Amino acid sequence: MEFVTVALIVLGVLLVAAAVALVAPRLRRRELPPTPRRPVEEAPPAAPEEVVAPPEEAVAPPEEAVAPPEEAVAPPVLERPEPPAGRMVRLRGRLARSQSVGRGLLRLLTRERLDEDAWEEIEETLLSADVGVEATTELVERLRERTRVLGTRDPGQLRELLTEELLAVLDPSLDRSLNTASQNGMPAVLLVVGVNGSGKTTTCGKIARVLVAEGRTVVLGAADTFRAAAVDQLVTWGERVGAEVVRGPEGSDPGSVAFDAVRRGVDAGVDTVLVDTAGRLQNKVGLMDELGKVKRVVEKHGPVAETLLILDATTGQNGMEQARVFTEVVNVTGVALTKLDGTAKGGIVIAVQRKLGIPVKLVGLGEGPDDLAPFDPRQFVDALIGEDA
Ligand SMILES: Nc1nc2c(ncn2[C@@H]2O[C@H](COP(=O)(O)OP(=O)(O)OP(=O)(O)O)[C@@H](O)[C@H]2O)c(=O)[nH]1
Ligand SMILES: [Mg+2]
Repeated sequence: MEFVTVALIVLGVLLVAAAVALVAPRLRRRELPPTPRRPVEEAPPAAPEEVVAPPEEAVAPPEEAVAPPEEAVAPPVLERPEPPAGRMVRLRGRLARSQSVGRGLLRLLTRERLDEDAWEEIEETLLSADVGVEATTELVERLRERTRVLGTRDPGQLRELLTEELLAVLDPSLDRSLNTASQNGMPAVLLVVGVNGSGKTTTCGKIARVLVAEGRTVVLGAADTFRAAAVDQLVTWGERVGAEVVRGPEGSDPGSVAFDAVRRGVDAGVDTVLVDTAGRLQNKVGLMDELGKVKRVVEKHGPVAETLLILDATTGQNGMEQARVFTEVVNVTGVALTKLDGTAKGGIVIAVQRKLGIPVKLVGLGEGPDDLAPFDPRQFVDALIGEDA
């Protein structure tokens, strides 16, 4: 009995010892984790150091993020505009209303009986197209004379006759080239003038677009400083076509902006500087004086290569009066006739040239960036009366 008791005690002690042996390592393992955890806990301090760095880098991206918008504007620069040559043919459909005049004339001329009524209608048609009294009288006389001499009622021959006479009155011998090439390291300076809304800024942009596409370098001068929107409009064109725009603060002196633009053009060695001016009413003497001043200031750098008067074709005879006033202030060397799309008053081309002796060099045939064409009298007449039937 005593033996059994001793045996049980020994067994109990062994069991307890065995249990302690089993549990102790587990307990030790439970105590251990804090140690290995340390590096883990120490890691975060390291991590924040790394986290601190990214914010520094994270500051950089916004700097880079500022650049992309400038670069993001660049792609449109790569647009390839339609070549200007032959644009008039491509855009002939835009002359729909002028075409009705040309075809109307041909219809009258090929009437079975070319009587006084017909001649009167021919005269009225020409006058309503703003050809002007002088040119209309001359044209009707020539047509009367030639139809009599020719003595024909053949539509083909009459078409030929009308084409020749319209062409003659448009004076194909005039030099219509636009002087945009630099000379002796001096950029060609183009002064763009005209009344409000005639299309100056748009035409500046369209010309710049053609020049840049031809591999020339262009600076645009935002000398219309009266309205911030005017400057923004030119800046938009500049970004679109890839031309630098020189601007001044709103309300700054237009002359000084024009001067700075040309100086920038000289320093940068560009080919052409286009100076966009404010729309001016011809009866505002002060404003016209200012335009004269802009020209004189620009001329301190050298002669202005071209002074382009922008005329809105839809203004008809009123446009003639505008043109006359501008020619008195600045030496207008060429006319860009805008908005010839959508008007039957294309006869203003003839009137401007005859009265002022200034060639129409460009015509605007829409609001799109490529809707500007070098004026080609032959293509114009062909578009007006059609090449056949
Ligand atoms: N249909 C048509 N619209 C044109 C043409 N040229 C210009 N325009 C439009 O005429 C409006 C006036 O053009 P702008 O270039 O702003 O005229 P602006 O002479 O600079 O005007 P101001 O700066 O106010 O003096 C714009 O809506 C042009 O899109 C053209 O040939 N055809
Ligand atoms: Mg403008």
